Amino acid sequence: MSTPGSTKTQTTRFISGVVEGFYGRPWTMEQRTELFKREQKWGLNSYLYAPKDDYKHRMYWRDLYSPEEAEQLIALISAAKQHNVDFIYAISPGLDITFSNPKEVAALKRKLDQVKEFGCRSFSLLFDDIEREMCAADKQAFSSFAHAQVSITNAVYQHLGEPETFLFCPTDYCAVYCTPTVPLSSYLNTVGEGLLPGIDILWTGPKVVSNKISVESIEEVTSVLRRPPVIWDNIHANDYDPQRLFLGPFKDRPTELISKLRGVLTNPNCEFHPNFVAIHTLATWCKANTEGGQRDVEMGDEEEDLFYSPQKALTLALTEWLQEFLNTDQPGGPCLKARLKKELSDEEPMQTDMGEGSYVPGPGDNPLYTAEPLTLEDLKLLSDLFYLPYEHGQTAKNMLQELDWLKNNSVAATAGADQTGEWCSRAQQFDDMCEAVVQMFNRLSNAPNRSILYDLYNYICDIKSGVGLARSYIKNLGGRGRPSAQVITRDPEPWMFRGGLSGEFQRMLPGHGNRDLFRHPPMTAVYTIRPYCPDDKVEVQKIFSEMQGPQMVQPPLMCDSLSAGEISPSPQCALVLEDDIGICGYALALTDAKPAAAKIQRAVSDSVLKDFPSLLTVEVLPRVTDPSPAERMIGRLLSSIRSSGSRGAFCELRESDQRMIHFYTTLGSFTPIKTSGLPQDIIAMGTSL
Ligand code: GDL
Repeated sequence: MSTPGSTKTQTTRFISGVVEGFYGRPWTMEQRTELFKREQKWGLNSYLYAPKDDYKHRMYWRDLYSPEEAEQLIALISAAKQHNVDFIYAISPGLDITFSNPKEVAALKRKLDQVKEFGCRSFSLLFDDIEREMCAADKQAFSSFAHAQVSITNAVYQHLGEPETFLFCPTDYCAVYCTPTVPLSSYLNTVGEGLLPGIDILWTGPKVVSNKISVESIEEVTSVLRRPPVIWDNIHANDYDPQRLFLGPFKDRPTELISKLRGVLTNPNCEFHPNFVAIHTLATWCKANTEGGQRDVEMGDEEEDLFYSPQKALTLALTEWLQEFLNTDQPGGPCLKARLKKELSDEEPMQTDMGEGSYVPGPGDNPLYTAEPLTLEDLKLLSDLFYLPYEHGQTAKNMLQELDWLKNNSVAATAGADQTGEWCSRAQQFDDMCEAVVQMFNRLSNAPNRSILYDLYNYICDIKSGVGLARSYIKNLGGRGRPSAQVITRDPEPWMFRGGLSGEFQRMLPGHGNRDLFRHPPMTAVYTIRPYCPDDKVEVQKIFSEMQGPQMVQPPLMCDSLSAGEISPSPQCALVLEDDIGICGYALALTDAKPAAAKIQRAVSDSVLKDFPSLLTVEVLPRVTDPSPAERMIGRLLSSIRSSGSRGAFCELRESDQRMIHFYTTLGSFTPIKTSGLPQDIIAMGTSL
């Protein structure tokens, strides 16, 4: 019998494969059997059965399987065996088990005994995603939650005869869940010390969904757990967001980890078919052998892994996946192959495939609808659009970057002038990229394998719509939009305001949901807005000159004298913005703009000053990536100006200052003022109060 402290034999094989551990609809028995075939073909050896929403795995964990269910599980376990895959049966009793009640321990043993009778030899107890607070009875019996889990796990492990494979999932299964740190976590130390050495421990890495898993982080947790962990990898899991799917390669886990881990199991997308890439690339990664393997000599980048290239692994996976798409899964259905254009039509003559009595169009009739076959390029694009949780694929990055540039460099919002040549050519390239997405969608929708298509369908429809909206928006900016493509109409169709109620919530929160995550560093700064005081003058001047650059830009703006401290702002009309470093922005106003105009001898027409008597200026340093503090300063300033009795306020901007033009434009209330007497390259924007 093993005792805490002794180590597991070194001869055990590296556990590799899949954990069906996500929330939502579990896979079918057929899909699981298909999975075992693939695992065998690709050299993976394990499958952890842990579907969160299967009744008898978690919520009704005590209930034994019915004869019908038993028959299915027996068949599944034997299919795994046939394909040399270790079937690990997991149970999650943590929602409501009373650890100290012997009846509960007996119920758990009884359930696992039943599964053992089905032919299963490998087991797992999972305590993830449960309440950490123990019930009164358990508090009396155990000194901590960790002690309760250790006690029941060791008991069950021994009851089952110390199986070769027995996995335990802790409640603190990643570094962010450990308090105060991994090495100092009393929970993890108790688990590491107390669990018998033959029991392996699951770990998701630094986070639940870990961006990277470093060797150092694994060495750290290994020493606390007193054994190397088995990674439960959520990199491809998508159960937390119904709009996301992950078709990028297994990535950012150095192959040096292989010798430092007990195994890796990927918990992938809920949809079965799209996991081809996740599982195939994991298999490629597992084959990278840092000891005796071939270095990937083509890879020069020092940052890159010498034994595994995610890009190459992805191409390998997509090439094989393409074949699956082209195989029909519709026995007896219409022969779609015969309708595919080009290559395929040469191989299989139309007559044989269409069968007797099929419709053949006459000379003047409509030709039959035919589809281009799907290409590897299409699948690469698809994977780029649905890449990884912390990274878009290259094409997606390009599209976002181009859209951003086109938005920020459009002249239409300010001057009503034509777009520049560069803008038009970049708009055309953007349009071509959007068209490629539509074409990919069309070819995918015609792919003979309908099961794969149906798993992807909602996602590709969603991206096609999203891309379509961006495309119409750019067309409108370029003055080429059709009325039907108008992005903003008075009575928009529901697909113009996507995302339902959840979308509304996201749009109301700072960061507008997902996309900004990829464009800005996370916004953790705390900002304070306070009234300006004379002591702030030097700091404000500093910000002003920093934003101007080394030389004073000519001709000056009316507000320059305000920012430079040459004219004092009106009472209640000056604010500064502070973060933890210091003053990082300001907003100043003159309720009467005339002194500022006189200072630089700017002739402002009386009609403009009648509608917009006040002048304002706002500036923030580039480290303030969040636009909301500046928005709030403007809001406060405008309300002070309004209470002074003014009817309107304006600002002057340089045409080259796209950042500020964009800022005022997106505020919504400011619009360009048509006024003569402004030097070239300076525009005015105003708002009525
Ligand atoms: C989790 C859950 C898992 C879920 C995943 C992604 C573990 C150990 N548990 O925390 O069931 O699929 O997040 O949402 O990862």
